[in-house]
Amino acid sequence: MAAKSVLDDSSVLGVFQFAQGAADDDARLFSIPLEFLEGTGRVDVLHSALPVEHGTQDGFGYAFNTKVLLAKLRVEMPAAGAEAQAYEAYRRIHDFINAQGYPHPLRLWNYIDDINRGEGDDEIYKLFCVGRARALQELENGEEVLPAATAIGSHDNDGALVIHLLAAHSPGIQIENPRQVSAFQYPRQYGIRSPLFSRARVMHWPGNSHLYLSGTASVVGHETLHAGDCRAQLQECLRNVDTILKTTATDQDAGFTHEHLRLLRVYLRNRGDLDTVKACLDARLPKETPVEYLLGDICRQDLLVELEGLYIRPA
Ligand code: 3EB
Repeated sequence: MAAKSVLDDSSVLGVFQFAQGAADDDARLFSIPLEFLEGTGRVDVLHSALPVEHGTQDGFGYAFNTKVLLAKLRVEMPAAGAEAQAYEAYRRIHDFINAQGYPHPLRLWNYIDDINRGEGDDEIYKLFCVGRARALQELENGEEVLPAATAIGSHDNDGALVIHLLAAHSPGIQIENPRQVSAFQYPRQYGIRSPLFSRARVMHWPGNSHLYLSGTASVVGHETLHAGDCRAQLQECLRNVDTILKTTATDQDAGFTHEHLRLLRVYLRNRGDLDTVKACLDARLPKETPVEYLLGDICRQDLLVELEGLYIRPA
């Protein structure tokens, strides 16, 4: 499907396509710089029940209705300048969403070229985390109220950092995973500054509720489990997802379950793991669940697979 023809529909807030270096000339076109391996849709369309406006400003492309703002930013991020560029990108994002009146980021996607390049604290992902943390510490509650997020590595994307984000007037509810040390509390061995994201966020909209599930990997406590074994890592990811979903249930809220899953994205470091992962997920998920398999590097070198999801529950 040509992503562009979808943009003729004025109810479209955003169209996500998997393409590197594509002309993102429409503010509502969000190109994800990863190879699409297999799955339900090569294009994801986000529709709005409310009138949509869109524009470009300060280097951002954006679309919004009265409730939510969807925005994109692309900056060059040479390895030597990764920390400074991440700092600058996050500072700009917060300036922008504040100015637009949607100061609370709910969900962020970070596509980081050559994410695992560099050794030790000089690895691009770790430098990115330092820059992000420096920007967020300048904000009130910037290190405590954290969006759901994904950080995935692209290749041959001219050293760029591409960020897509969803922001709103209120922050929603933060979810952490009791099986995992919160990322913002990871110990020193994973970098000078901890990754600042939450495991998920819940947002109650007028007609429905959303759960934005962060990139979820085979991390238990703070450690990677099953290095080298993609199938076992996937099982561990699924246990983490199950636990996060259970954590969304409270006295006031029945919470989210697998039946509410509306989009699952699966990131694979190695294309050779596709058949194994697909077979496991086909056996686990209802047939009609939209699933996309993407080729992308996970932020820790020993992680082979990561899952993220959007869950929607009627009010
Ligand atoms: C992890 O659990 C896996 O740095 O924004 C997942 C989602 C991961 C988001 C981020 C990192 C990020 O630590 C890595």
